[in-house]
Amino acid sequence: MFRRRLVAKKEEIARQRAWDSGTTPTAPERLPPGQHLVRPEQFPILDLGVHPPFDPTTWDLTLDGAVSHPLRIDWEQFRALPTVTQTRDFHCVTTWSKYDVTWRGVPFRHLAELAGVLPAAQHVIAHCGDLGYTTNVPLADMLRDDVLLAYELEGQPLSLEHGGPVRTLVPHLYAWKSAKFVRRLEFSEVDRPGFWEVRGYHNDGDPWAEERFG
Ligand SMILES: Nc1nc2c(c(=O)[nH]1)N[C@H]1C(S)=C(S)[C@@H](COP(=O)(O)O)O[C@H]1N2
Ligand SMILES: [Mo]
Repeated sequence: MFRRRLVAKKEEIARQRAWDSGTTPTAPERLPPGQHLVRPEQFPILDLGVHPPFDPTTWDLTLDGAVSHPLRIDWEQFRALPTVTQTRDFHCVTTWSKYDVTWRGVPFRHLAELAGVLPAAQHVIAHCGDLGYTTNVPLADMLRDDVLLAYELEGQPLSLEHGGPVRTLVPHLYAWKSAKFVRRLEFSEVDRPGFWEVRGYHNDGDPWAEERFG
């Protein structure tokens, strides 16, 4: 029941095209099929309505599972890791897209190297601070250059609304795969469909293939 209501709500949002700017993109090949651009000043917030408070003295990030060196990194240690800044388009399965979002964060690959990923690892399950939200992404996708543990958005600390203090950014997949309030990255030998994946969303979520529903 819960599941059907949630999916129905998202489908309703998609139908209403709540964030459709009516803009015809100048370069349509940049916009995945079935997507609409938000106005440049808009950045919709989509989550379960819970934004866990951030306390830098207790926050930590765990990397565990199929790794040789499980890690627990506190805020100070996390902030000392190398970062990159990059600008990417952001595509939500409810059909809104936003061009040119600038993020700064730690490349996921750097963290994976620190943890020593074992050959058996095939999937990464992100565990989040809000109501046990999880999402699953193949390890190969997570190891792409532009997958980040993002903590700045447009040059500002990532707000709680957008998943602060740290979220994953997996820009080549629908945005539900970019885990807000992330606290744990589990390297898994087996796939484990996450919050939306078990509620009807596609397991892979490639916007170019319109992998919306499973
Ligand atoms: N922890 C967590 N991450 C989440 C979600 C959520 O509910 N909880 N929602 C997902 C969905 S459906 C979308 S579209 C994006 C939205 O990110 P935004 O609110 O920064 O636009 O976050 C994704 N990551
Ligand atoms: Mo979404």
